[in-house]
Amino acid sequence: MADLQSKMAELSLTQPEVQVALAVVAATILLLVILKLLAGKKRGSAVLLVGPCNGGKTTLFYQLKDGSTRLGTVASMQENEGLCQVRNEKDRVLGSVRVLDLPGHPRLRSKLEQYLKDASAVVLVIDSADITPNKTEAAEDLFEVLTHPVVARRRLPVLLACNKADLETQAHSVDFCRRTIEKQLDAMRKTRLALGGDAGRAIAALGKPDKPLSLGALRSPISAASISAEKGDVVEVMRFFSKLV
Ligand SMILES: Nc1nc2c(ncn2[C@@H]2O[C@H](COP(=O)(O)OP(=O)(O)OP(=O)(O)O)[C@@H](O)[C@H]2O)c(=O)[nH]1
Ligand SMILES: [Mg+2]
Repeated sequence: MADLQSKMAELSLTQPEVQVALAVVAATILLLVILKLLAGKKRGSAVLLVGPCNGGKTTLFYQLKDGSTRLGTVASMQENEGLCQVRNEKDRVLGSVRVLDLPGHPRLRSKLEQYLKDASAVVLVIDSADITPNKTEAAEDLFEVLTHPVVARRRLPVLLACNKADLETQAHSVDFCRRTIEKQLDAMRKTRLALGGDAGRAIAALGKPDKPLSLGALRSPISAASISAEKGDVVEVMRFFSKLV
């Protein structure tokens, strides 16, 4: 016992060997913390365009890719992939982002889960003139996105792009579209929680279940904007992209 006490006394904090050992331990802990933070913040490489059929994803895709308008785009059967040059308001190129346009048809959407693993952001494209009949599908897509474990962990930004704003009298306001989807997502969360079976999904990312769901208070920052893919009014999408480059 006396032997141990004398050994302990020898290991004083002022001894150089002890100081070096402590410095190594502190540096290792710091490195691990930094690596963990970086892993949490790591973003994937593609911006996904998702949303119900006919919302205007493919029209937006071509508008972003090369400024072209392909009128009467047919329902997509497969993904489109391309690079979009990101420009600021003064038309200066800030960089580029990879954009993936996914088909809206539910039977072709099965790959969404896979694509979300490598996403940097998500644009949910909805037809603001036809939001009411499409609200269930739009909310389902948003549910899949927000409760995806990778999206929840990385807090990927989501833009709710209320498209077809050029249909002035028919198009609903951004606020109306946002509230409609928020309410639908809230109802969907209640049903899914009651049914169970959502193992593996990050339901907690939708907020506390005993409180009404608020899109403004979720882990992933959600913004909403009015756009017209067909008329080339995609400034808000560019602004959203500029935060990713
Ligand atoms: N008025 C108006 N029509 C648009 C706009 N954007 C797209 N459309 C039209 O909406 C229809 C559907 O557009 P798409 O781009 O094919 O829609 P999508 O979301 O890719 O549809 P899926 O591939 O089936 O999921 C086409 O007839 C487009 O011309 C817009 O900003 N304004
Ligand atoms: Mg399409």
